[in-house]
Amino acid sequence: MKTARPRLSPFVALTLLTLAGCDGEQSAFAGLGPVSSRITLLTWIMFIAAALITVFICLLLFVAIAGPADWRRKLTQVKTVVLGGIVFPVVTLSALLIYGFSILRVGENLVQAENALRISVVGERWWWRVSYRHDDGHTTEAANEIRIPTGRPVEIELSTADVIHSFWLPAYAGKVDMIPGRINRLHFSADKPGIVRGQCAEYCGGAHALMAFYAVAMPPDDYDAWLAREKADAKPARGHAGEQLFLTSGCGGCHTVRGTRADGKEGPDLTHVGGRLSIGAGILPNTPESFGRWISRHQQLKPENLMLPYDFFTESELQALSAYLKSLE
Ligand code: HEC
Ligand SMILES: [Cu+2]
Repeated sequence: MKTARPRLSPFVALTLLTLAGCDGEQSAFAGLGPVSSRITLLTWIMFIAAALITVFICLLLFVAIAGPADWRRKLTQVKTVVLGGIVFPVVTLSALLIYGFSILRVGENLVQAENALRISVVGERWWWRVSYRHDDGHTTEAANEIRIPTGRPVEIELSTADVIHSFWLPAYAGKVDMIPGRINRLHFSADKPGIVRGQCAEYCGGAHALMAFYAVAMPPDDYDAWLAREKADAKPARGHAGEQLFLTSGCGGCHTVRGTRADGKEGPDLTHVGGRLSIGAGILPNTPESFGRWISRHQQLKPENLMLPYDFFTESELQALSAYLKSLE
């Protein structure tokens, strides 16, 4: 006897695949902080309410077409139309609007606290310039990664150096646009340590999809230790061949490595680039091989990005440069 093989219909398979995308490091359903948990709750409330209302409307439609005559008559009464067509939508939508406003306030209430951490992020084509503000007013510049302590409110000051970008870190908060000539503020906090991914969410040109970043939430003590390391200059490389190449190939015209004479501002700060999780704004893992690939083929990896092409290095020069950059931890 033949047993029926369980088959996954294409529809079910597609649904499962789509849902799988809701889990994990870049998910608006992850709810890893108070702001995103409230947004997730609002999403469910709206989804379930909309589903119920849709079913109800379909039933009414059915009754209107094929129901008993006296039901149909009731449906056409002025009272029904006023209650169902005007009062009900006005009440429901107003309630949702007020609830939505209360959610917007969750983040703002968070940072009323004095101890909020302040970070500024500038959107660039196609990467993120990040600066951490210290208590003494000094700042430390970094790029393409955000580190935050758990349990502490964070205020991110968002601006842009060129076109409109949008800063979106779905595990913690909703997206906020980065608009020329304006500073927008985003507030959230992280409940527990972890690594999540963020993405530019407003089309900003060809490589927009390749403008991502990682956010790392760390226990407060680890965060303080990390920030102290980040603030420090790069370790002296003592004549490392890679450092020489870096300094003589013009890299320092666009990149800063604090503690060396490289002080360019055009591109990401590389003082501690070796310690980041990714390079190229979230597109390559941080390994020596990736540095080699980025330097020699970045125009293929991220077409039209603003770094000059460097396709003339020999294999050993690339290795030296990569080893040097990876050592900048
Ligand atoms: C004309 C300016 C310019 C020069 C010169 C330049 N870069 Fe860049 N570099 C950039 C820009 C802009 C980016 C960001 C590109 C992006 O992600 O869109 C970048 C990105 C990088 C990154 C990735 C940084 C990160 O945070 O992930 C590395 C590594 C890098 N450059 C290394 C070098 C090296 C090595 C040299 C010299 C051989 C060099 N760059 C020369 C502008 C420059
Ligand atoms: Cu973008």
